[in-house]
Amino acid sequence: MHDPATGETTLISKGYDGVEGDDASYDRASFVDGGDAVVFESSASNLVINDTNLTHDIFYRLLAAAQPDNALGKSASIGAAVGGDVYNTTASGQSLGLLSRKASAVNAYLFVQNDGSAADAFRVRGQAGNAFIPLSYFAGAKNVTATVKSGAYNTGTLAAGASRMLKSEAAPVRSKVAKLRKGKTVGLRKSYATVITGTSVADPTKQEAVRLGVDHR
Ligand SMILES: [Ca+2]
Ligand SMILES: [Ca+2]
Repeated sequence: MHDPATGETTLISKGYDGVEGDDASYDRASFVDGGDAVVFESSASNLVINDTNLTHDIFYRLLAAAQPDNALGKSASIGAAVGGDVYNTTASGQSLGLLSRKASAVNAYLFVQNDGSAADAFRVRGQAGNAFIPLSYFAGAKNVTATVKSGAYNTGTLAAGASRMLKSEAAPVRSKVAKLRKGKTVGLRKSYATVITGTSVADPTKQEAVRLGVDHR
């Protein structure tokens, strides 16, 4: 299938494990379901499980399936982040905790990955902390806290598999979370947490959520 909008040509007759069909597929393929799927005929026996009838079959392949994938890490490496390839809107199994001592600023890195099958963009929404522990979001050097807080932040178009990284900085307010006791600075126990969602622009019913928690002491 050739997409003139992206210039990409993709193989439709792929098996359930992603490998090429082991026999011929024919040129009578048709778009169906408003272009969301293709039906085609193939003699391949590895496109679905248990295709043992030794003859050609008609196959239906869904083309576009949107899927945001949020992940959070303590470093700018997506491989070290939690929540990758985990999909839910409760942030279950997708939680990262940061510890700040004596008003030190701490960072988390949010990755919004396109785990869908077509190019897509994603809106990102997260809270901006409280009076004790304000949270800021950065796209590169640009402070995007206001648009993330309103839910309007847009990653821009990401190819399937590509991701956008945002840095989230928690900077506890020294005058509120630390006090002098016998000449020494002592941190006060405060905590804050927010759920950060990613929503597919192509299919806004597809959402993903991670949880960022910050503890101060
Ligand atoms: Ca995820
Ligand atoms: Ca992923």
